[in-house]
Amino acid sequence: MRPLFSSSSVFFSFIAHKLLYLFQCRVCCFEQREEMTNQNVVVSDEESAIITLTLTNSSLFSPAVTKPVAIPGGYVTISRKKLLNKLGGGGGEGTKINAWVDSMRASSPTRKSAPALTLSSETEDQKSWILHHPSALSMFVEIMNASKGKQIVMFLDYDGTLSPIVEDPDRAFMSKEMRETVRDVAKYFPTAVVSGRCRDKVYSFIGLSELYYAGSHGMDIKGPTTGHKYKKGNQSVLCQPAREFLPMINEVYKALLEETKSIPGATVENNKFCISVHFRCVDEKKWDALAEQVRSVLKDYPKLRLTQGRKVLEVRPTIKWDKGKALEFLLKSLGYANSSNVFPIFIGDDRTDEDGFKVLRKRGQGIGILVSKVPKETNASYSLQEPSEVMYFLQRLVEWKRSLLSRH
Ligand SMILES: *[C@@H]1O[C@H](CO)[C@@H](O)[C@H](O)[C@H]1NC(C)=O
Ligand SMILES: *[C@@H]1O[C@H](CO)[C@@H](O)[C@H](O)[C@H]1NC(C)=O
Ligand SMILES: *[C@@H]1O[C@H](CO)[C@@H](O)[C@H](O)[C@H]1NC(C)=O
Ligand SMILES: *[C@@H]1O[C@H](CO)[C@@H](O)[C@H](O)[C@H]1NC(C)=O
Ligand SMILES: CC(=O)N[C@H]1CO[C@H](CO)[C@@H](O)[C@@H]1O
Ligand SMILES: [Mg+2]
Repeated sequence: MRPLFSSSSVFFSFIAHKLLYLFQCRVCCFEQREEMTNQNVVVSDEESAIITLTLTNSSLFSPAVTKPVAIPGGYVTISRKKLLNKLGGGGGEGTKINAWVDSMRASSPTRKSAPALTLSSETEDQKSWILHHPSALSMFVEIMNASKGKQIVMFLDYDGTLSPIVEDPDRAFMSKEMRETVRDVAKYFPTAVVSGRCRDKVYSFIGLSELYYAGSHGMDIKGPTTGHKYKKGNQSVLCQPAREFLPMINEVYKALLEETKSIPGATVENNKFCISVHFRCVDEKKWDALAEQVRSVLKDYPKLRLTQGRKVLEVRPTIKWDKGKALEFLLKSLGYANSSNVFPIFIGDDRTDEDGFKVLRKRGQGIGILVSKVPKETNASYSLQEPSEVMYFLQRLVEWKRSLLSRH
């Protein structure tokens, strides 16, 4: 079959480029290490059928290439789940918040304090993780084969997936090339961006009216305003399950702004149905104090809970709604509630994306792809290392679809 061969040569030229980049960048790029998070390596026995293939052709992706110059902090043993439980219970006590701050600290090591982990154990972790979460690029042909005869529906996270993670969340712009790529994807497949951010903010970054937008972790969903292919009548707001929380969220937003203004670098972002308190630009010595301030505001609001992201604490309504629910809602809106003819692809990089991955696992449909350079516990089946690989994957998807259409 033609596609296998031609696509793999494209793939390998991409890898060659990638390798150069890695060698040049690994040494100087501190930011990469900063994003390491404290995950344990998960070892599952699924997908063993495809592992042999991966091994054969993805040795280029293996740890020999990406082995770190300094060690990225190792893997902290505090489980996130425990941590979240602690944080979730209406604020918890100060000591519990401190545990979270400790874990955040441990996950963002500086060069001098980095512990000396042996290289081989790092390598083993990566190898084993890549085995269980192979690159969606190296498995492209197999993934497309699995989608045969089904409607692909694309779900994309924004920060860290379509755009790089940056210091200032207001400047998390996506590249022009990425925008063109997403536009192309939306020509062929229903496409939704599912983000923790406020829907309007995400829209202002992307600016494509042909997409579905699910902001505030899916609590605020709107359909495309142009492009008639997939829409069914009313394209205004589709779903806002937490509407009643709006006044409370605004109140807490103001309180957090007031409370945290004494801490340099702390930013509070109003995402409409949730609030983000960013630690990214705050001196590490002040993290405890900031977390304590957030806790003290939240203790008066038992209907709101705290969750943790990459250097961010998020305040959300306690309703049972997340990116996974948004995914189900959107599939239903598209007419695929109980259909076996749909192949959803969910790509994301953070904890909140796990809800999406989990729904796909439960449905036994489609695939989840985690964007990460380092092993992380995840329910995604595949991995991509960074936004540029996401773009490359999406471009191949578009090429694949075009070549399929041109044959008919
Ligand atoms: C393609 O998918 C079919 C089932 O959908 C499977 O039987 C077959 O082995 C797959 N082929 C490859 C090359 O993965
Ligand atoms: C679209 O939906 C909104 C809110 O659900 C409703 O107010 C409006 O009347 C609907 N418009 C049409 C044309 O159905
Ligand atoms: C989907 O299945 C559920 C339960 O199996 C059922 O309650 C629901 O009505 C079905 N929805 C559609 C649109 O067929
Ligand atoms: C993956 O799913 C299982 C089962 O739902 C869950 O226990 C586990 O915490 C999930 N892992 C992550 C990283 O969310
Ligand atoms: C299993 C598999 O796809 N093997 C391929 C790996 O890459 C080499 C070089 O491109 C191919 O010759 C193999 O067929
Ligand atoms: Mg993200």
